[in-house]
Amino acid sequence: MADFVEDLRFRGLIHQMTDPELGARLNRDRLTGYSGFDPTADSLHVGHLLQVCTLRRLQEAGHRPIALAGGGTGFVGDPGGKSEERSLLTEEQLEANLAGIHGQLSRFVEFGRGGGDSGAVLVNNADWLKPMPLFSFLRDVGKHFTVNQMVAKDSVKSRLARADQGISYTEFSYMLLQAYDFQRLFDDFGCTLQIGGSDQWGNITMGIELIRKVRQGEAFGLTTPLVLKADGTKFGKTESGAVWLDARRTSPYQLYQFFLRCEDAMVGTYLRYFTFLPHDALLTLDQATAEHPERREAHRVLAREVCTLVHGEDETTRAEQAAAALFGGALSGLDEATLLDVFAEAPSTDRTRSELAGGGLLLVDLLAETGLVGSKSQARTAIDQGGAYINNGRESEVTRVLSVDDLIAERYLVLRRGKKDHHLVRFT
Ligand code: 545
Repeated sequence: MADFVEDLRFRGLIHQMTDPELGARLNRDRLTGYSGFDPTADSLHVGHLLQVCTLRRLQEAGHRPIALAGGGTGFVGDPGGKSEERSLLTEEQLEANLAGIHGQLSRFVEFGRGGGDSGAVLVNNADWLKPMPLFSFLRDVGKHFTVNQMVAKDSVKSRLARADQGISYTEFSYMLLQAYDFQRLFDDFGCTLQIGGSDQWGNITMGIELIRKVRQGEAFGLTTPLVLKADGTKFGKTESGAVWLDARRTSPYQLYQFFLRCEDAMVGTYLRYFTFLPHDALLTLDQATAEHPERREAHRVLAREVCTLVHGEDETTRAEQAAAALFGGALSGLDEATLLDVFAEAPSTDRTRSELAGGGLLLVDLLAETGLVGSKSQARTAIDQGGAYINNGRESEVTRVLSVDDLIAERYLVLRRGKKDHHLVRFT
């Protein structure tokens, strides 16, 4: 446990701490610390991964992590970071989202299972926020804060500054709910630490203050930096939207590729944030990136580690195999969804299946018609010179006829010209 804070520092995980004393406490005592996740969607995305990993680090260092699902707070909506009032989620949406997030959180930390003192706990703040009487809230929570200090918080200030937007009384109350959560976890679990992204600082400090006022207790807060790209913009968005941790929204292959393709300038940072590799391994990978960026060794390790953390070893191996398909690896084992993922960016053509019957479709014709080569005679030359491939297998026969036996997943053919010009042909 002794070097835990040093590890957090080395990894660049500490944005702010409420008290410098926290460092010593983390290295010396066994603490219980929590982080909250509002069910605003039915899945976490890579933007939330840092918090989940930090909870896991706490656990690995011998502390007890609590993952809080915000079934109650999600009902209200955190104004933090939002320039406009949120629309309220319906009870059904919330339930569905909660189920998704609950399942995901439970995969990143080890619950009970004889995990002894550091066995993780999963709680839902709907359990205490929903039944709370209004008068208890006003007398036991609201009374301890002034509106003056509440309007000074960034989350509120930014909205007050915009006369056209404003902030509802509902969202204004959000910080008090989060403050009360911290007090509840302090009471019920002896929880004295809350972690969150830097946007959570205001909410976290409210909880610490409440614990001090009503329990004369001491509690701490630690925020992590926002995860950014090299140009300072938000991390985790692609042209096709957020990168989710749910395999149904972002396939393991897509997650793998997202990290495999991250910027050279950031790979070291992400390795520190999202993997549990020891420091010497991280430094070695930094050096590999500096000396041989073209080998992308650090990127491959990052992609493998994150994909394994999120989806497990088997899916990661499959993602690696799929990635290898782009560089000539076997295609036969890929299922339809993965095949489509892998060649999502390759040009494609639709043809009819009947063309494959009776020896009607010549490879030279298809190569020319897909535009992989400029003409049939160029197609012949490509085949002669060993530069034409069917499903990554080199074809040397100029008279080659295509048949249903060539299809992958019963519908697809991947033609390739040279090293990396692919074309996906779909037979329907
Ligand atoms: C609620 C009750 C508590 C403590 C915390 C909360 C939630 C907190 C919040 N957090 C964010 C969040 O995003 C949605 C996730 C699920 C789809 O809004 N008020 O819930 C993010 N959080 C992780 C990081 C964050 C934060 O889950 O803290 O900074 C993102 O990096 O925005 O008692």
